Amino acid sequence: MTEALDKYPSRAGRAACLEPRVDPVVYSSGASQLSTHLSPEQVAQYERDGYLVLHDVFNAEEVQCFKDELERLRHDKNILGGDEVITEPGSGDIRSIFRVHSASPVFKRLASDLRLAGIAQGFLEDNVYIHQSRLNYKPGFRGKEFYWHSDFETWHVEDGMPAMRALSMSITLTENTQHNGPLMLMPGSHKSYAVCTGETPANHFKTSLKKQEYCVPEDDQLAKLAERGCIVAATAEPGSVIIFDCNTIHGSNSNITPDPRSNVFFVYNAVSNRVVEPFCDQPPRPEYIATRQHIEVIRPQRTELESYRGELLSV
Ligand code: 6CS
Ligand code: FE
Repeated sequence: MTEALDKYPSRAGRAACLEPRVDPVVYSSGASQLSTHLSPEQVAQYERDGYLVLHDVFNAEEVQCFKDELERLRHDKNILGGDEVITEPGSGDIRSIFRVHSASPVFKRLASDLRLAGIAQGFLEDNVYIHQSRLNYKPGFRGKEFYWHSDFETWHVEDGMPAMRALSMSITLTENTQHNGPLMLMPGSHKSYAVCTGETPANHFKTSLKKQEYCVPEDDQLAKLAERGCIVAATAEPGSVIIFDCNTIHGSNSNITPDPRSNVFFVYNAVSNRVVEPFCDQPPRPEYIATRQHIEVIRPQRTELESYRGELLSV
């Protein structure tokens, strides 16, 4: 099998540096379906900044369904103890549950909700599938930070994602305030590729999902990117959607308030950008972190509260 072209080499003895992005941010042509979801100003803002916050996308009753499911999963004996469940460093508190688009009928349906998948198809101008999904609980008092990183650098090197034709959507399930560890982003950072030094450790995901210490941008790379575009905190009420490009540098602080900052994340990847072999000398990461075997093309559908309630009753 021919080696896939490595458009974004990183690690493997390379020096830390910033290189230009060679892929578009917004793939859509003028005729795309984006216009049914977003204004031209919002599309331009996403292209410029690498993220967009949409408020009041889901109503209080829908958010309540998602929160009920979040609680149910936290106590689901079929899931607890499995590899998909990541606990917080230093405590047994749940940090994340991966592959919820597969394990939960409610979140499976949410992933194909037209209000999300329709926008993903528009920005990526392709059919899409879920590369990765996760619930990040970020519990009160013990929810630890996610250090600054580019998701794409990891997904490219460790999962074999060829190009920057993917995006994340974080749906807020609780208040995301200035104080409880909101997602922080560096606007414009998506247009540079932060090459990381070092080698990919064996089984890196066993530690990186808990606390990512290796293969993260260095101080001077981060300082340069922050200086170019500042740092913003994506504060939002429950039911909002934070959309960010796969290469936008982001992170979040620890939560030392009593209030959890719980979000559900879906990573939409273009079907034409499906993962190949990793661009490092480690074996592919497991299916629950990076979809490889079970690629299911999403059919976006208009979904109402009753459908979510029905899924909740079915579990
Ligand atoms: O390695 C990954 O895929 C995960 N790591 C982080 C810190 N963000 C993206 C993703 O959840
Ligand atoms: Fe991330």
